[in-house]
Amino acid sequence: MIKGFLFDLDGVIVETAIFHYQAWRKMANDLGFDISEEFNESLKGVSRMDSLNLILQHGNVMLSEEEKLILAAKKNEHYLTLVSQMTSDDILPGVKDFFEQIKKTDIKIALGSVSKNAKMILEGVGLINDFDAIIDGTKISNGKPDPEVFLKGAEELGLQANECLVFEDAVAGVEAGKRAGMKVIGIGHENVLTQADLVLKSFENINLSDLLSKIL
Ligand code: G16
Ligand code: MG
Repeated sequence: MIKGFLFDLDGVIVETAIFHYQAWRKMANDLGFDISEEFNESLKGVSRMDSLNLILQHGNVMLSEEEKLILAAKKNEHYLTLVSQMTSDDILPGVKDFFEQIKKTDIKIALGSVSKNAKMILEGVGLINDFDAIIDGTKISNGKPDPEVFLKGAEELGLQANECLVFEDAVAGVEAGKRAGMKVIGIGHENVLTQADLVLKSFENINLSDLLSKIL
């Protein structure tokens, strides 16, 4: 029986991927190369330093660890100026209504994000009090596709892995949920999120009891 929902943040609750892309792209451009939107797909759900390493590899740029830390901090500063303007209007369509349906049940809600900025973003869009547990990049040592973020989420909710359902938009995140031994609902495209148990285009017009009957 499903007793807890674990939500990814970026691409599931709010669309911050575009801001990550803008900030990483500016950094790449300053280094003399470009990154495409398609390449950006491979960065979704991947931690800040892992993303930076993938981008530098993509542009054939070799840097010292110290230089990398400086670039990552600069990218984050730029990213924060972009996300600091977010409000409740930036919550993805259908999410608020879906949360209201969950609140009428005993199902608990946790966040499972590798972002170190997750709490700030949830506060900004006014959702922070809706979560029973928040696991973010400050609480984990391994980014997705490692299952740590979701296993910690289950633990903080006091639940077993098989009592949790994960909502994820990234290939790495779906893999993390499956490796945690959980059912995973992909938010996005079926041909991309092939490992998910079920894929929804978004939360728009999603009925909670219908969804649970499909996933059991
Ligand atoms: C998110 C994004 C990733 C980002 C990562 C780290 O993960 O999808 O693109 O690199 O967080 O974010 P930050 O630099 O803010 O710590 P998730 O798990 O919320 O999808
Ligand atoms: Mg995501």
